[in-house]
Amino acid sequence: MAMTGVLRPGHAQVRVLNLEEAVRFYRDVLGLVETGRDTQGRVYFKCWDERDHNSYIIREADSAGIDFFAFKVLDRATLDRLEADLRAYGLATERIPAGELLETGERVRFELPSGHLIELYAEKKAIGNGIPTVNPAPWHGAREHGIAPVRLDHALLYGPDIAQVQKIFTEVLGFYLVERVLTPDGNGNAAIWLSCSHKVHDIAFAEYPEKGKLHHCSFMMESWEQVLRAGDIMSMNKVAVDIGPTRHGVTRGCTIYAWDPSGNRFETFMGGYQPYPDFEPLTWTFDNFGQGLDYPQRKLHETFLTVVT
Ligand code: M3P
Ligand code: FE
Repeated sequence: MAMTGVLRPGHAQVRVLNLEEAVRFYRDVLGLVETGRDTQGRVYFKCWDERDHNSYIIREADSAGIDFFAFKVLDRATLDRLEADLRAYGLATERIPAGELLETGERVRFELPSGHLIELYAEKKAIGNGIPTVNPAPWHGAREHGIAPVRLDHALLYGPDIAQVQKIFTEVLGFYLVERVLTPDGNGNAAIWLSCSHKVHDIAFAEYPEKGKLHHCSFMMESWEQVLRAGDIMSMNKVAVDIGPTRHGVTRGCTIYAWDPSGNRFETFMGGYQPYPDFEPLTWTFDNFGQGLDYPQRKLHETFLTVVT
């Protein structure tokens, strides 16, 4: 099999200020499918075309932001091997027992130098996407409810020491660098886009003094038309929109950035090209950061650099 190791983004757990307001937003405006609630009061969602039980979990807290971001790995042997590799590299790891998150197997958790908690897991209950696996229709009713992205695509996280973060993802977890924005002096990276797959990014980081910050979780739309429809639905529901609809120069992705009712930014995203691990990374100089963010407007929106949760 060509794709082994870390397969894909699996779940994000995000803090919200008012749980029921957030449930209404994520279920009825973003159009995620609610799949469960646990004894801690957390609410679980998945995108309509995802087959595993959950990909986005919210919990009520006094501050918005991200608790952890997780990747699904091929199997249990891969999980054991990656945990050993992380430890050999010098990182502490922790095992979270199976079932601590609904329908999710044992997780290996570690903290990045950027202050983010990353998890790996091999098992999550497959509940399907509502379409049979024999003679499937291309979509069903859930695709029409709200914005209705097809899957959790990636996250952009802000924190210190992304040079070390890049080493961990590329030297231990098998990711490769797809794009980067240089610092103003050109000697380091201000932001990096990393892939474990054929996608333009599965996770990205930007250098930031404060640890553990969330810039956005991103949800994959099927077409540019669906991104525009997402913009219509945002406006119909008076959602606070940050940037877009537009196209990033970085990744060539078509995008809207907007905020949930607690101030967590999210992205509805589609497109990009299809890199393989032999891809020569693309580099943007800092003076072209604006094109990287918003290619048509060539504008480095102030909020991109300063508003995080
Ligand atoms: C993305 C994304 C830049 C931002 C690019 C963002 C260069 O590619 O997916 O959010 O500022
Ligand atoms: Fe993004």
